Amino acid sequence: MSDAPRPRLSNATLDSLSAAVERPGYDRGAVQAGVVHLGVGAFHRAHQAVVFDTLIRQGDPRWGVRGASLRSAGVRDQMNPQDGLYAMTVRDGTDERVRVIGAVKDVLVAPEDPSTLVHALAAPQTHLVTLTITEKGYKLDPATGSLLEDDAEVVADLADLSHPRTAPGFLTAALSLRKARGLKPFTAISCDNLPHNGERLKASVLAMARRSDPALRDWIEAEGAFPQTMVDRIVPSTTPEDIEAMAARLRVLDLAMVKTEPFLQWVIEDRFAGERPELEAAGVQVTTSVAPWEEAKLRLLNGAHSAIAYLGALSGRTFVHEATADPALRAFVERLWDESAATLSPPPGLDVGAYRQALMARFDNASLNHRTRQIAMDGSQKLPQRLLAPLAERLSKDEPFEALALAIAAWMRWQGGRDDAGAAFAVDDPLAAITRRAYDSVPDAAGRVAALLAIETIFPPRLAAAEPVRHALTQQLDRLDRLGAQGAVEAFGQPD
Ligand code: NAI
Ligand code: CS2
Repeated sequence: MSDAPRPRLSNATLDSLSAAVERPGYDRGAVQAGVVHLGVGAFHRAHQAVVFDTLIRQGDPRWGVRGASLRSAGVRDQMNPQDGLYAMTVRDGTDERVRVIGAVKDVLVAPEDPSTLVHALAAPQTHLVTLTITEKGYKLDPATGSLLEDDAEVVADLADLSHPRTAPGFLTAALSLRKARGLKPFTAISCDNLPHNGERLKASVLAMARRSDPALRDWIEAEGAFPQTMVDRIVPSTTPEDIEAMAARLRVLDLAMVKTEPFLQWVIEDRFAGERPELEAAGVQVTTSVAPWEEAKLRLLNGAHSAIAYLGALSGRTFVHEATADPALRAFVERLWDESAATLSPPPGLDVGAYRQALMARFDNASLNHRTRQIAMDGSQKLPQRLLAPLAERLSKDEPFEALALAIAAWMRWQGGRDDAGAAFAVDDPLAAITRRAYDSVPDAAGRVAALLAIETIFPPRLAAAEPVRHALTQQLDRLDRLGAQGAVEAFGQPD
């Protein structure tokens, strides 16, 4: 076999792809960069970039994307040699469709050259700034949503915005430049699974701006726009096997490909600072009230995902579809949904019963191979909106919350870094050192529950102090310790 580098997907090789692969079909040279996106991970490539690609295909070339990474050069090195092109494979059972997305023009690496990113954000043609930087990328306290003012990068940005490091730092520096140039602010759209994502992003930018220039803060408050959003599409991380399978299909190598499901939903609050695309034409819901959509998605889809991730991974399930194939775990997810669904005020047009059925079918999609450990990541940032919020609501109404307690107790057991078969793993979470210390500080379930509940950045003090919460968590953690996750799920609802 020859060692010559394999040809890559690019503008030059696009025409060589088989006719079965859908291509952009527009003049990429005419595409402008109306969008700057921070965090060009798998999700952006399978969600927002697809919407912008659709809008360009429909004839509006203003909505090309300049991407940026706030951390490493990895995605830039995958995408720039491919002229920003990548394939998205949409898998549903045995059905697979491949579409090459052309909306991304290039990717910048902010730490190498922060000023180029600030200038891209401040460019007159930039109207939208979208973000998928993970929950932890916002540098917020997960329990309260306030800016982590003692985080080293936040401290640096608060002191000096000439070389920003954080997302709110970049947005603030660029908004300052726009104000000085007499431009309108861009619309900043958080597409992460944070609760009240728009409000939280706005508050962090205002906190940065207030420190550097109170007049800038007031201008952003008056003229800026940070719409709330609900984003939904399951996008598992790409594996080397996915890349090889795609190379066989395309006959060129694509290091930036993504895999996903057919479902895509994007609900955006109708709040824009300047020009915006006709998002509705690409299937986006633009509405006055996003909160009910967001709550339903975070508590039902993501809450169940986290429960499946911890219970599934502890009991040795690699993928979500393997976990939902187990009748006991599947029945448990329904009980969890019974508890969480009762805390919702569903938006008009959402049939919660049908939504639950559709979610289970999406989890069952065996062609996605969505790893339980991917979802288990960063639990400290996810627990509050997914599981603790519905728990708090049920507690305040004196309603039972055993299923929520088992899901949270499974997260607690995960903090010990050992699955039910005794295999050790590293907990991937910005607070892993703190949760591990709490977990290791005492050997029994009651002590561990108390030590973990004392972490105020995850658990609101009122919730942590409630005796019924402690009691239920201790009972479920004790069962997990004695019976393992599978046993605890099978014993769910039965007396000890
Ligand atoms: P990914 O791992 O492919 O990409 C993560 C991106 O976030 C990368 O660009 C990375 O550089 C950036 N990032 C990570 N930590 C950061 C930090 N501390 N500061 C700044 N940037 C940071 O993950 P993926 O799949 O793109 O997901 C990203 C986020 O998108 C999720 O955390 C979630 O909030 C949201 N999302 C993901 C969905 C999915 O199914 N993958 C679906 C719905 C929302
Ligand atoms: C998942 C989400 O990784 C996780 O925490 O629960 O990324 C999930 O896949 C998406 O929210 C689906 O829209």
